[in-house]
Amino acid sequence: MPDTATSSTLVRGACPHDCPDTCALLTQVENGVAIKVSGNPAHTHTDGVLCAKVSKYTERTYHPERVLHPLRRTGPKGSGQFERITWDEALREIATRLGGIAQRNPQAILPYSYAGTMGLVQGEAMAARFFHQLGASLLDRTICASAGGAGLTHTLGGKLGMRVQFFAEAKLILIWGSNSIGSNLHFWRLAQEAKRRGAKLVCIDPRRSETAEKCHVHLALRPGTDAALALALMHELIQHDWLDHDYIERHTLGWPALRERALQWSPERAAEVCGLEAQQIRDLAHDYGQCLVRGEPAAIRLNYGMQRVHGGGNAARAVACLPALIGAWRHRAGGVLLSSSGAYPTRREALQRPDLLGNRRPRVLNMSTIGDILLHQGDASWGPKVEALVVYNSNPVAVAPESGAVVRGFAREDLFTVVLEHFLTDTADHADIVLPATTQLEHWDIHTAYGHTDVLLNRPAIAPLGETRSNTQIFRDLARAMGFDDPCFADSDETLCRTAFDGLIDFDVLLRDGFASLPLPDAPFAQGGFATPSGRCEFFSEALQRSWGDGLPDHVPNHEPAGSDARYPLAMISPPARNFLNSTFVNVKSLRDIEAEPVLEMHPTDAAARGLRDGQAVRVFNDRGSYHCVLRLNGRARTGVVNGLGIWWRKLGLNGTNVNELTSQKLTDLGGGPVFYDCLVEVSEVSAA
Ligand SMILES: Nc1nc2c(c(=O)[nH]1)N[C@H]1C(S)=C(S)[C@@H](COP(=O)(O)OP(=O)(O)OC[C@H]3O[C@@H](n4cnc5c(=O)[nH]c(N)nc54)[C@H](O)[C@@H]3O)O[C@H]1N2
Ligand SMILES: Nc1nc2c(c(=O)[nH]1)N[C@H]1C(S)=C(S)[C@@H](COP(=O)(O)OP(=O)(O)OC[C@H]3O[C@@H](n4cnc5c(=O)[nH]c(N)nc54)[C@H](O)[C@@H]3O)O[C@H]1N2
Ligand SMILES: [Mo]
Repeated sequence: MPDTATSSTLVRGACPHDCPDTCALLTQVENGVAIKVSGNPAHTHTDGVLCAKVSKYTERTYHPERVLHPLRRTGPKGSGQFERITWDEALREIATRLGGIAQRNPQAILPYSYAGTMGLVQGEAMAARFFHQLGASLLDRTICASAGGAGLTHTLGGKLGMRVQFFAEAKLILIWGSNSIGSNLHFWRLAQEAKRRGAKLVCIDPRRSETAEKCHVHLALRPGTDAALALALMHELIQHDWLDHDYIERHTLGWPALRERALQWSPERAAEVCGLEAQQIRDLAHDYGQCLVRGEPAAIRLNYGMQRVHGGGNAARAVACLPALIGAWRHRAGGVLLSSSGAYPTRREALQRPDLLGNRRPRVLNMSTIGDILLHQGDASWGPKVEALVVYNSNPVAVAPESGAVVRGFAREDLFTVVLEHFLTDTADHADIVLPATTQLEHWDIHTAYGHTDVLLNRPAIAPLGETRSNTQIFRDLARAMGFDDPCFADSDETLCRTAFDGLIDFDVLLRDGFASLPLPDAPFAQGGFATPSGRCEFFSEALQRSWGDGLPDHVPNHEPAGSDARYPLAMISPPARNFLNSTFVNVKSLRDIEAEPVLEMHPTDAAARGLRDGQAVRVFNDRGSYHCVLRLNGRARTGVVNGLGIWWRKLGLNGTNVNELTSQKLTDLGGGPVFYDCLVEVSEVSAA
């Protein structure tokens, strides 16, 4: 509604956060100030609704602690002591340091980034061009989704699956490793609609999450046992012949072998591994099988929570096999959805320009082991020691596993660290130079999603605050300071937005509406057509047989299985706290006030065995470290499993650590992912340290 006294506009944008929902935003701007951010009602998936976090977006953008000008370190690393410097000084100093290192060996320079913004432009466009031109080490961006992604790709052919809107028509929905109310709110609304139309909802999660308590059935299995459950479900489908033989025959590969494997997994055997009752498994198989018998659609919303364990890739693969067995893919409301990101025909190479590497082939370093990487002295086979690190869109000191090692690495006095940030995070505190970055309200970007299949355009709503610059502008400036003269370093943000889907999506529609849908079939695999090498749903994968030594999905036990170490009898998972987004928003007071303090949830029986009380400060520990938090006996934890909600800033915690003090740098079976939820601990009173 235009205001006559002031100038008031609504600017169309996109939520930049790492969340399946990627909402369309409307920012109300008055006299150049963003007053309020709301969901765009014209965008079907957003439907005018935002989560609590992003409703606070202006509080975050205008936060008094925003970094508004470049900073140079004056105290010890990690102290957070800085002096203000000019952009010229900052750029000159960075160009000199990086230039010097690059002359000896550019692979001693490492970029480190993840999904602080999911935008294709402020994410990996100009930054990727810069590091490609430099010939820096490449980063394998594994910290979230690579195990599940690999599992899905080896089974269905990519990060592909059901179209989210059709969940509303399903008759059975398995919400598997997902706290949808907390992390995928707009999907939850579709599940609610299905429930109103008579669907049964089943949640498979070790934690009695906000979502689990609202489903009809909750299977609180032990962390890292999902493949055993999936194989036992197959066992029951086979025993009762709840199988779509025609679909299996025509559209799958390796059924006789998978059948034989599944027949080894009786519900009793799986129940033992999963910590469930065999009858619970039989009942679930019955519900799933009955969908075939009645010709009703059965849908699975898989999320990344279940793949942060040693066997995460195999587990995602085992679950992804289920829909083909009952021919669920025949229905548009049947199948599985883990991620839809593979549906986008993004012009990634045009954005990121890997050709700028020429014939150089830099090494690839796995971001999930950043602690070990920074502590490596370098050798002939591994390559040079990392001498410079440039961090953007990420807070590794808080989010990467085994913080003890990560902090020791970041504390190296001989490491030159540049951090592009909005705030002085735990990571920025370790920087030599901090560069102030714009937020989503201040820059252009274009977005894909992993929980729906629309493209969204984000226009800047306000001018950059203080001396902040967008990531793209910073890398353009650094390119100039380094003397890179390829014309691609002059591309504007709007040009980059146009490049992302050039010739594929009408940019004028994006400019007009703020979003556009991909033209996709309703039911992706109704007639087969999987994107695998065989074109079938690959129960058996030739590629995995070669690389992993087993072409069939199997239960791969945790690196740290329950009961394997008497000193650490509790399995710990660390799923997100609802009002934080990874470590983002922890410094936004209104949201931190809701979460109140770092929490560990425990079952009353486990607490009684240790003489621990609700509300007490406890020490959670293992050989890797020790983390203080507040104990909650709130009915959400199962026996033998504790839930350490993530991801607090270390410096805002009780003893200067967070839950990643305890997690390990071991990796998943497939995809080289981290194993945050495969972690044994013990808990005691704080005073018992
Ligand atoms: N509010 C909020 N939303 C978020 C995030 C956030 O931090 N906060 N994170 C975002 C990100 S980065 C991502 S990747 C996505 C997905 O983010 P995820 O981290 O997958 O988020 P959740 O949906 O909470 O799923 C985790 C669920 O898996 C359960 N879980 C843990 N271990 C196991 C297991 O072994 N098996 C099974 N079956 N379940 C297990 C946890 O108890 C939890 O309820 O969500 C995004 N959305
Ligand atoms: N124990 C445990 N650890 C986990 C997880 C868990 O479940 N348990 N989850 C893991 C998962 S799924 C993920 S995805 C990772 C997430 O790890 P990260 O991607 O590092 O996520 P955040 O902690 O949200 O940090 C993002 C940072 O980017 C900054 N940022 C945002 N936008 C911009 C921008 O435009 N420019 C610049 N320069 N900076 C920007 C934000 O201020 C923020 O500090 O954490 C992982 N760590
Ligand atoms: Mo993630």
